[in-house]
Amino acid sequence: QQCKDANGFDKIILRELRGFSAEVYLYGGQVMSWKNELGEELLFVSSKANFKHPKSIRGGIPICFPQFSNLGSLEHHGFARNKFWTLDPNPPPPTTSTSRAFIDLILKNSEDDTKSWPHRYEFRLRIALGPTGDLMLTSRIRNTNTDGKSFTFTFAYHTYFYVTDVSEVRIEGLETLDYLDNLKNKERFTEQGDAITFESEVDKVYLSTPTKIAIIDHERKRTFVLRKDGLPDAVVWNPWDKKAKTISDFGDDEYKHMLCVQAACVEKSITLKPGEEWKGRQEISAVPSSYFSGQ
Ligand code: TA6
Repeated sequence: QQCKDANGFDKIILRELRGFSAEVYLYGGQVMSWKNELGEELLFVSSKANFKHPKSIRGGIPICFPQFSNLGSLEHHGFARNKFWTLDPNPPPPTTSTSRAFIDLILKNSEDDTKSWPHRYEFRLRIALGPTGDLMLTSRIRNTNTDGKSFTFTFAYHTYFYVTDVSEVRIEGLETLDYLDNLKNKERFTEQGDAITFESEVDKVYLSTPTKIAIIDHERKRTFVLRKDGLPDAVVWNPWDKKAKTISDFGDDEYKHMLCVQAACVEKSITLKPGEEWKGRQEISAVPSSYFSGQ
């Protein structure tokens, strides 16, 4: 179902039989809503989010491409989140029967980005809702350069999970790993101790992580399970109170209700020769904590 939001942005609503749903904007190719069968929102979107081209929208799942953060000369997190994507009217059929509710969005090089990133590419983003409400994002990026040139990029699914109270949230699957700390000049450290909990600002890139990460919201008795493929790293971000006040499109107290955990490829960039394709996938599910039998 395709319709317009209150700001005139085109969005597509995906629904699966048991009542899970997702809303995807053509602007940014961004998932903006993911609801369970009770109609509860599982993603965070700021009440101060800007819905104005060319600004990015604070919340949901922005796509960071072709640059994560400020790792290169492009704008922060690259340009894909600030572009209007198109809906493929005839997408290739899914390879499994588990993803009947799906769409493919396409982004291709345009005149205005050739100055800063002089490459031809085709980015196909498949967004699918599985039979138990799992939200699956699969990116296929192809180098379509005709001048023989390779290109290099970094990438993230900048997922804003909605949590009841971040100080009661625990992440499992990242303990003992090495990470780059964005709050300490991207220096490399090793995570100590047990599961990861939150009591201050965090901005870390965990390196070469397991493919499964659990985000446990104790208050809500809900566990988000993030599975990933082709994306070795995982970024964890919460601005906490002081930084929150410096972000104009973010409410002062909203940090309590969000946690970004992102399947990403940050430390080692990806290089594609002409004709080559890269695939990176993130799948998230939300289950009652009592059903989650752990790591
Ligand atoms: O993913 C973490 C991060 O790179 C942080 O450093 C923080 O700035 C955040 O993303 C938000 O970036 P944005 O450009 O959306 O304000």
